[in-house]
Amino acid sequence: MFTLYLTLIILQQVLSDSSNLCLNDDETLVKVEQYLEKFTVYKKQNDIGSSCKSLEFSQAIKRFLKKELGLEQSDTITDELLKIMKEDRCGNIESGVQEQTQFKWQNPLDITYCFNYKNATENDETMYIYLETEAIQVALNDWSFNANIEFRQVNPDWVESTFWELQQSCGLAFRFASGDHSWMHPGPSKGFDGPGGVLAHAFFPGLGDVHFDKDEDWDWDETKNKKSLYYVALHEVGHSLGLTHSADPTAVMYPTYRPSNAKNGLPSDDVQRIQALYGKYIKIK
Ligand SMILES: [Ca+2]
Ligand SMILES: [Zn+2]
Ligand SMILES: [Zn+2]
Repeated sequence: MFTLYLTLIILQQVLSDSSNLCLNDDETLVKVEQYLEKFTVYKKQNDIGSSCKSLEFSQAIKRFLKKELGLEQSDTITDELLKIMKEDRCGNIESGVQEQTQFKWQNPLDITYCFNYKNATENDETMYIYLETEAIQVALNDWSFNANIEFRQVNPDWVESTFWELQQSCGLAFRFASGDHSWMHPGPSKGFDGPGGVLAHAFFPGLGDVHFDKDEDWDWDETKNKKSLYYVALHEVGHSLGLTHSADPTAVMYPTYRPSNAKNGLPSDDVQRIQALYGKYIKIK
């Protein structure tokens, strides 16, 4: 807790009034602004003189720290924020919207999913088949054991189908993509960023697709220098089911990559939120 109140010495706030945020470290200001632009609804504003950012910037930081990261509210840049900015994370941005009925599957006892092995190159195809079928299916089960939902695997014709035909035949399409892959998106999209940084992103119900960054070194679960496909799938499927990010740092739906959050199954924050959408597990065999 103590460190929450520390600001880095280099970031000493040199000037602060009620409107603008000014630091004596331009480079950090630029980095934070780029991060906010990438992961929140914040749009770059005109700078106020040198080393100062607008009121919108400090308001965006305030909202981001509290609502998205669950940190102490502050309208300045804290070392906690700088630390979290270095963590790998999900590419979905702070939406500002809560779960609503339209962000939910209308047929939750028959949500379909499919894998696209064709994304894998010949050499690593076997690895992807293993990873996808094992890790992703366990992640799907973790959600379906905790709420009144069921998944069913389908096998669409990936080669012949158009984007929208695929959407008709498969709810959650799991795919690997490298860099720009806008052809997998119905509208404008941000591509992936090579190793590290953004690991994956997902669409809300209606589309439901999950894209993993193919440039990461994946393994079933967290190992040295490898990313846990299971954990990332668990997080992304949360979005596919209608959940936004959680500010609870122990939740699977926390925006940054924290595989230890799922070491004892789905944490209570996520269970409560998924049950609020779909109800408790009441399937009858
Ligand atoms: Ca990446
Ligand atoms: Zn996410
Ligand atoms: Zn994508």
